[in-house]
Amino acid sequence: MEKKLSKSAQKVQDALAGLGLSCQVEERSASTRSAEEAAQVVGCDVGQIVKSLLFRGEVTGQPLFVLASGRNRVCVDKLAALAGEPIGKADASFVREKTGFAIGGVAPLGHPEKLATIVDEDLLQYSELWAAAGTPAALFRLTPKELTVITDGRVASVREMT
Ligand code: 5CA
Repeated sequence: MEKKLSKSAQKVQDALAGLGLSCQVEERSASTRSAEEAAQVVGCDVGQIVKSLLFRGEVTGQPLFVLASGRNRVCVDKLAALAGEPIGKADASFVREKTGFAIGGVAPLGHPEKLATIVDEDLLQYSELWAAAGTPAALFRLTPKELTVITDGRVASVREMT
């Protein structure tokens, strides 16, 4: 029998089902808090891990949700150009308020309200991705197409060039 999901993970599972997706949330015994840990736990490339990152418009205070490849650091200047205002990182309480999840388990869906979303173009090269599902040990597998559809995200280059 399947083990019962924790409340936050079940919220993500319900949101997936509500959108008609058959993705299954998996709760692991090991930590998937960081992209590196998540990649080890599921046995995929770190680039296939979807990092769900919240930023904030420095003028409007509006949230900007960015789904980035686990391999990349996000360039806030690129986000500013896309958003039309300076963009800064959100703090932990803003993340909780706008996504409904705590850092380390922020899922790409299941938020209290719709978030303006940008999807890192580097995620589109993979046939499958893994995203956090509400807790620092919960994940689900999905395709890049599913990710852009469920988030209504705008695909763009967000990678910091190092
Ligand atoms: N479960 C994993 C893999 S899917 C996960 O959630 N990774 S993540 O990258 O999407 O979320 C962790 C991210 O939260 C970190 O990359 C970091 O950018 C961000 N973060 C960590 N601490 C803080 C903080 N205090 N304030 C704002 N953001 C933070």
